[in-house]
Amino acid sequence: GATTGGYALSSEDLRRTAVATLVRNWRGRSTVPTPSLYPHQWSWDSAFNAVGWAHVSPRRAWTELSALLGAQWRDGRVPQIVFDPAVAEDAYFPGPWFWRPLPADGPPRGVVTSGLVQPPVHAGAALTVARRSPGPESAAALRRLYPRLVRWHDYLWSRRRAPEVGLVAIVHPWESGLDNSPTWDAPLRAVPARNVTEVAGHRRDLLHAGSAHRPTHDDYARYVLLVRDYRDGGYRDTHHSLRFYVVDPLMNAVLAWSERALAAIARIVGADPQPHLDRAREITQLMQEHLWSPAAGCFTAMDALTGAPIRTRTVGGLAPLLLPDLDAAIRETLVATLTGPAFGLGDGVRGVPSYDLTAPDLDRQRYWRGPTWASTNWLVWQGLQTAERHDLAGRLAADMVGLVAAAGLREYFDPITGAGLGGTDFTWTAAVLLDMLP
Ligand code: 9YW
Repeated sequence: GATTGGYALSSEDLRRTAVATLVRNWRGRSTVPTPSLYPHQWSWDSAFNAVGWAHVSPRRAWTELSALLGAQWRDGRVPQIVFDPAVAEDAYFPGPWFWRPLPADGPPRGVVTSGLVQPPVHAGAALTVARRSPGPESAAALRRLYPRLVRWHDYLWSRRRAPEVGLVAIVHPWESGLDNSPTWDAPLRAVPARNVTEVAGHRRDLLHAGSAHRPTHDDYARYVLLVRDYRDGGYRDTHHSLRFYVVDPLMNAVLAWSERALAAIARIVGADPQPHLDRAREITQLMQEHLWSPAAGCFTAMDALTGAPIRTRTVGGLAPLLLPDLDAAIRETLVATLTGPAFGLGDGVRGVPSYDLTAPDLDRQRYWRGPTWASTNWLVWQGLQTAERHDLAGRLAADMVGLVAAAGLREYFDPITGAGLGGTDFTWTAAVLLDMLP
């Protein structure tokens, strides 16, 4: 096979390792992100995992997506975590006990889930799986999944839109997928860090990853308080009672991207694509109106409780590259930001870091405060293809392959040294790699 940019492992070796990891982490209906740290099913992980499975076993790709959407709440939300009843309650914190009671319009009987959501990458992933493995099995799966995906997007659009802005808001940093991104620092200042010692005592993540590479105890105390509030309010989306309510570019860009995917799926299953295209266009326009920051050179978030813009440059602010109807000048600026000093694509930086390399509070090893992640790199890679920057897309794919060849299938990577960090044998890293390998 082809060699991978001077590293010892060939593409064939890498493919074999990635497949073995998917197989090892498969639990019969879905794939755990990594057995030690995250022994349940995670929402957006499953979407990326499905793209990887499309290269190995399309049946498993569809099973994984169906299992996730099988846990969809009656109100339409697709939960962040679906708990495996065979795993001990305290194997992960916050485990099933923490999320109860679940409301009457919650998950199907007997299913326990988190009450939060994650970025809606599922429709985009479903279309990608169908494209990687076309045929009657995929067409049948799309027919089954389409109505659930529609209800998922309708939940976000009807229950989660911030007044005035009209874009989807998140009620918790975990909903962003980028848990401890510096973007949440300002809005989190309004949330007290209570019971820090008690929360620290519950954490399980530090048994498996270094504390310098994970969110702080104060972060966790705030995460827990926010979930408690939301849970005790019956998981109702009345923003007046929320202490955290933020409009984030990744969430909205991914929704618009997935609406376009739903339009394509609608054509395949004989439904009307137009409402999806209209919504996608509306999201793009609202994002350009409210979240575009010429000074930052990318999209930025907004505190929807105060209306204050949050001017951090993160990988999430580059996600709108996924949108084909983006204003041409904005797209060019995004590419310039991606290849400039803040993210350094093509300039010796490894992959697209999660956070601005020029920011004074950059922390290259701490989770979403600097490291390169496979999932968000896959989204930017898709975006570069949409922007028809195949040169840069190829560069980014080579970076991802090089990172894994040198450091293994880690959860995230130091964008400067390429050191592997966090969990090992990580499923979405393997999945994304299978899709990006030449
Ligand atoms: C947690 C599973 C999840 C990802 C998130 C990532 C991390 C930690 O791991 O969350 O305890 O939920 O931030 O994006 O889905 O891989």
